[in-house]
Amino acid sequence: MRLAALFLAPALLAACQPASTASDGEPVLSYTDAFIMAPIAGRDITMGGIEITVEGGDVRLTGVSSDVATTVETHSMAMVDDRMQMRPVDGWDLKAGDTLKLDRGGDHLMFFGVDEALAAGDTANITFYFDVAGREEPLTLEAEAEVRAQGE
Ligand SMILES: [Cu+2]
Repeated sequence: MRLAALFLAPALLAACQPASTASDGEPVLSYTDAFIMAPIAGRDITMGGIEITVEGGDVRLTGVSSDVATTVETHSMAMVDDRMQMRPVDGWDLKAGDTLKLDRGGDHLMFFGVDEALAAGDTANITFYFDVAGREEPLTLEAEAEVRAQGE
């Protein structure tokens, strides 16, 4: 019986692998177009975006933080009574090969308690936290975001 179990285990593992495995390591995250809109004078709330691509495994975006804001939320847009409204979401699942696009008019990042000194042309960090199956600590992605003027 014990021998049978030993033979069974590798078969199960093989069944769970994608058809072609580029790597048996951790998912690899890359990004482009990271930005934060410079807040409107007198306001400490603004939005931002990024494109994040994951390769080699599945992840779930579960949290975001930045040195220039006290809180960063993940928001989606939805039609409510014929009007587009934003609402906080827990995060997003990304399959290997997926690209998450966060931008104005759709899914986006929302920054609260934003540093009032933040101005167009500055750069600011955004840190993304991802859950990965079988990993205890979240996988992180450190992004350098461009601060854009309103209207850009
Ligand atoms: Cu929002």
